[in-house]
Amino acid sequence: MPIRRWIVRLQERLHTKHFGRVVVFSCEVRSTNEWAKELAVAGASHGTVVVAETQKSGRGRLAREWISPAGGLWFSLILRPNLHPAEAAKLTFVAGLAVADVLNEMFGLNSETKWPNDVLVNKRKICGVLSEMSTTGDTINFVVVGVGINVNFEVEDVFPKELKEAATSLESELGRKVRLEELFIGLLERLESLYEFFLEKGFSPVLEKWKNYAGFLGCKVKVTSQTEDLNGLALDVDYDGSLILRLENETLRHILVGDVSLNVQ
Ligand code: BT5
Repeated sequence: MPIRRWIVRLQERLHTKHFGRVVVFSCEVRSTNEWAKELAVAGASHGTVVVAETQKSGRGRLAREWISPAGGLWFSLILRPNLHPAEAAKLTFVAGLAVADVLNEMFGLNSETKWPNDVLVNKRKICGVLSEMSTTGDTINFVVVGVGINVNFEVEDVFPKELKEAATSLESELGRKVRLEELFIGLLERLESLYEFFLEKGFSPVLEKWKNYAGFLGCKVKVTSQTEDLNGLALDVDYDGSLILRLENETLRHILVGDVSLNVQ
């Protein structure tokens, strides 16, 4: 179904205060995060959502490519939280938790969260989150939370060889297509309620819920950053969002959320 048809219906059915009250959409964009940042600079309101059918230059962290064919849910949410910038980095966990909750509740999946920004199903990546922020000193101007979920396409048909093993989609898992509109409504409603929960109660209870889905905890992992590779046991995630790793020489390392990747061994 063309995007404009389901977007109109989505707004009529959405039970949110802010999230998705303004929706900007297009058939094809370079990246919804890039577009959302432009709109945020131009004054777009808190809760504005930018969504596209396909992205020509979808991005992951460190400008990695995010493959975004038709049939996926590619969107970015503009937020204007009254938080310290260090707290806003935790919104990536809020988004990952919302996705895992909704995939499990709506489709009976066993999705997992993987530090810091992935959601997996059957150990394969189904969703990635990219949060970006604009600040002036200690004041946040806006945060853009970009979420990509592989939905109505078969991994086998669209992904390059190296991703076929590492990624999955709802269609590949369920053997059928799902209604993007239903998924998007469920997700925006859960995102808003978890965002409010985070603002009200702080990060600890959000992190506890996120950790309930964290299948990598207790596993041997390899953490790769631009400067080094570390092998160890993923012990825990701390309240600042950092990964606590027990290295092979038994020392503990706190790895800050940043441009690092984690591979479960
Ligand atoms: C991420 O980065 O996982 C964040 C992805 C965020 C995408 C959304 S879509 C809407 C919004 N607009 C954007 O331009 N971006 C956001 P990272 O952890 O760096 O993972 C990137 C890696 O995931 C790539 O290097 C590939 O290995 C893999 N990958 C690329 N496309 C994928 C896909 N569709 N599904 C699963 N894995 C993918």
